[in-house]
Amino acid sequence: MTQERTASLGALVRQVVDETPVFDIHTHLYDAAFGELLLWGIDELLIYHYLVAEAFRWHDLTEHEFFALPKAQQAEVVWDALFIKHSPISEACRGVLTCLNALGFDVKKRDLAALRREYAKWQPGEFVTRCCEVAKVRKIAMTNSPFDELERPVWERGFERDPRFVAALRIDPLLLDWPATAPKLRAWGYDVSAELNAKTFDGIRRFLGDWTKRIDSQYCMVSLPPDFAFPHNGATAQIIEHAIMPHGREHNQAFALMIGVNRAVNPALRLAGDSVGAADVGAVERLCAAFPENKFLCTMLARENQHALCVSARKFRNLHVFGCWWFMNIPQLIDETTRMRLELIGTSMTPQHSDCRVLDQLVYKWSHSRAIIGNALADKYEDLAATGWEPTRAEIERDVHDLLGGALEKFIAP
Ligand code: HDL
Ligand code: ZN
Repeated sequence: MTQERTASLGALVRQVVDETPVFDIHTHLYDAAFGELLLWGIDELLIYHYLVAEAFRWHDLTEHEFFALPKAQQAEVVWDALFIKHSPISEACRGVLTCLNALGFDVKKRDLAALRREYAKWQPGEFVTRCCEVAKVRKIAMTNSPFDELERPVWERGFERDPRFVAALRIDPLLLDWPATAPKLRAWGYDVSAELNAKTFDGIRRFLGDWTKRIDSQYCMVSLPPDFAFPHNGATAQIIEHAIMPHGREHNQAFALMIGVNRAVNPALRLAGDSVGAADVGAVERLCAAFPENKFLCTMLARENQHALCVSARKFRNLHVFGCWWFMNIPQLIDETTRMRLELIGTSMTPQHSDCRVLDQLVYKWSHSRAIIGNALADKYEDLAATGWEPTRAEIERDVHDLLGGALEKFIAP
């Protein structure tokens, strides 16, 4: 292939990746109908827990003193520590500036007050549209928990849905703390007990079925610690086997496993206090093998798990690997992991999700990842072209649509 043909192929691939609308398959964003639960704006960007954790490495407030401050002052502490006193080089810091710049706000002046005045001109609803347009995001999967005291009442009273926001049923308390969760289900009218027997499993399935219908859940999700084991006689594995699996087959709900989080290693940091541990990919393989009629989505938090997880996806067609989750979501690891996945399983995976907690973050999480995914894909298509198989624009557009949420939509479809 001639030099200029190669250059133009690379440019075409990067353009298609840059322009293809995304289905963002896991976020902590909310339909504007959830009011205060939808976080947006400069102060929320600055107190994102990734930045809070980083800022503690520079300032000398105690955790108690910091969290006692009003949000605006917390934001000022972070701004001073990570942007003014030190260059905002980390991925989370650079992300704030990418958002501001792409949304048309002036970062050169380093003027937080001026940024706040700019944001004050926006309303939540129109800002959702602005961020989705700039980030080119067509659909957003929320994280929806019936155990969230602020979220549950909104679902129970009902509201007009924004079609851009789809729901995903999040069930961590049910799987990770059954003794404390059983009384909640009982209070909500489900005939369950602390004892893991057939009656309890049936009650859990009714609960899952009711909420799946109520929110029109796209899939069911849990985050699990590094020591997650399957099979196992503990509550987590038993409820998965006897309730989640039959529920998934009955309601066409893929089961999304996010594995490797050590919760609250530093509890004083609150949401910022979680860490990472290497997990057992074998547990995922044994689940996929034991339940071939069920669909599994999986992302893992430890870098050292990524290769084995990708190999597992080659063994099990009912396993869809996705994302560079949390501590994996940095350019170096997104590049390494995406290239490895493309080379092991082609486009039958979803390289990224944003995990956004603040609406504006859609802009940076997707522009940063698109650049990396675009470069990796451009190299792979150039390798392809070197064999004489020259990809067409239509084929590239089809493949990129698949990678940016299309393959997942096909995977979870009935
Ligand atoms: O459990 C999860 O879904 C994680 O994404 C946590 O919410 C974590 O706090 C986070 O925001 N990671 O990006
Ligand atoms: Zn998340």
